[in-house]
Amino acid sequence: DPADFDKAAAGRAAVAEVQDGMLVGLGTGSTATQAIRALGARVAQGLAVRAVATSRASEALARQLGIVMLDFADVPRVDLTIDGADEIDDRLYAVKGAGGAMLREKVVAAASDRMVVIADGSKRVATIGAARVPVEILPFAHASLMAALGEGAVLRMQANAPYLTDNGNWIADGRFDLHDPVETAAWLDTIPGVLGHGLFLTEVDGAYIADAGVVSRLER
Ligand code: DER
Repeated sequence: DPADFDKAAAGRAAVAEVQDGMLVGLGTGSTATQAIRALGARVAQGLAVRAVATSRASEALARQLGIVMLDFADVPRVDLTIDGADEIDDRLYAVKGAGGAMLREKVVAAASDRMVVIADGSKRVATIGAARVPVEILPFAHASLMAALGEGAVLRMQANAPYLTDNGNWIADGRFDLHDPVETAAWLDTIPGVLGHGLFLTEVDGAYIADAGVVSRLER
């Protein structure tokens, strides 16, 4: 993937913020993977940190790289979380969830003193809205929720069965008019059976966006 170079550059830029003694939140996806690899390299050189992961996949990779992992269920606060995004705009509004981890990602981000997004240039948009918004739904309520989410919503499938999140739920990839993303997020949060969604409107404190090797830093 030609964007890998930029993903790695963005990952390194965010990992440069990590200091000895920190408790770090590890995101999910191909860009977050680059950050986990960069953190693993610094740990191999003696950086003393502990981490929590936003997915089983990220946890397994981090452990494999020698990063000391804690169970997030036992962790009240995280110092810095580093995670990717599907879209991010200059308001630091982000759409996340293409990797299916947005529920745990939002929970960890909300428990973090600081959360930074890392991305290659293709994720940077003028305003969020083109990408589908992943919505984590309770399988028990599948039919009624698909109706509530509107005709643009599509049940995410994997190997001819509904995609299963790490939480054992399903995902509806929604298509919503995001002229007022705050209103859309508030609406989604009121629907019983909607357990999470990919609109991150308050969680992102900063972003490192690498485009053709040049890393831009955005701050809220
Ligand atoms: O699923 C997620 O939330 C990921 O962070 C996603 O938004 C970005 O994944 P990528 O880095 O592989 O594009």
